[in-house]
Amino acid sequence: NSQYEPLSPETLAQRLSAVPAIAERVGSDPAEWTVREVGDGNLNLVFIVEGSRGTVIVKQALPYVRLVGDSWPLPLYRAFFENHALVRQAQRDPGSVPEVYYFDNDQALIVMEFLAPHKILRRKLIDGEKVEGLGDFLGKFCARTAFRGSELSMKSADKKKDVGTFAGNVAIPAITEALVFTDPYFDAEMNHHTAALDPVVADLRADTRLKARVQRMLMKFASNTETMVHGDLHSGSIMSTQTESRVIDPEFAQYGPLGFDIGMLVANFLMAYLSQPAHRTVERLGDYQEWILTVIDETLASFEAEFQMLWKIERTGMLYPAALFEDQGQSSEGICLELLAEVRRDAIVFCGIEMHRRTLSLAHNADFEEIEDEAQKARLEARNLAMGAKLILEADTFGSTATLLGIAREFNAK
Ligand code: SR1
Ligand code: MG
Repeated sequence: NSQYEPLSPETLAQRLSAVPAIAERVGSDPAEWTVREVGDGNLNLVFIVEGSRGTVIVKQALPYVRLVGDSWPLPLYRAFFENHALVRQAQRDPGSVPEVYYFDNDQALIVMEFLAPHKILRRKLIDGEKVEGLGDFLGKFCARTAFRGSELSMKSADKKKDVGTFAGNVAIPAITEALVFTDPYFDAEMNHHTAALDPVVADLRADTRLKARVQRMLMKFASNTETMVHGDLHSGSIMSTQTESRVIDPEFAQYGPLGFDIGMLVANFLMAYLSQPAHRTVERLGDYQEWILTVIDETLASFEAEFQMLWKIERTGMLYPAALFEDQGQSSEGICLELLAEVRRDAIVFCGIEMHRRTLSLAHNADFEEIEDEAQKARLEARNLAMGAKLILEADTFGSTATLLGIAREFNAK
């Protein structure tokens, strides 16, 4: 049966009961399965299938953008890339992503591990819940996938072949190229923003230096195939319990710049931080906001420490061969630090851009969207926009995380 058809809770059991990978995990009698559609993301159908033996997640791509409807068609092939990305992430950072049990290319469908009692991290951040080891996990995930997906580690021929495979994914990067890098900076059709932000938005859109800086980063995003990036690493792409986390949803994976994922991630923590005054009582606000800043600190520290460790023991690719630098008497550690400083600069600019697009472009985030008081929402979003602009324009000055966190505190107090 190769004819694609979107599933429904009613048709899923009948259509998938013959798939051994599901029957093994859920139970062989589909009449006993309970199926719920729980997708609340922007693109796909997501089902929880529960049976006597266990539970799995079934994720199926729709031929259009769910958030917008069938006026915006989107190729089903994104499931192919998501499956490939999950396989590579599992190799590059074992245990960091859900296990894939089954993939059906024709049905654009992936059956994977059901994570319980995990919750979407964005929800936890809005609800004021802490997660142990979060920064350490995320920093390592970013460092391992960045390093091991690049020619610092991979054989050049393998990496180039993989870049070729992912180059087939055109429609999904095009979403990021438009929604993240371009639309926020002009009056694009699908944009929306809080009305009281009009003057701030006008200033931002009049800033040629800022827009040129963003376009330079778009060039890097579109043209630098340094490593395989997750491509959409925000707090909605992470699921956590109180002590454990996993990264999900890599359908935006592509080969891109080393600093892209870590920059997007930090942006989402900064937005969680800046939106907190709307979600916490005064008694808990300071403590929880400082915890979020600690997570940013730990994420960046663990990213850089892990990257340096891999540089020392896993530099098996064509880049920066040890022999080359030993001959010249140069310190290889110093060279790694120089590369990391460049990655951090890029990450800070990507971070500022992500902060902008989540308040100006099509896809906003719940951190701000759930704020009912319009005046408070506008005030907090204005801080977010101003901080984003500073990061884009002054990325060179954020070589130390303490400086970055200090600036976040300053904007939070404005
Ligand atoms: C039309 S898709 C909008 C957004 O949803 C995804 O999660 C990505 O962040 C994308 O930019
Ligand atoms: Mg997603």
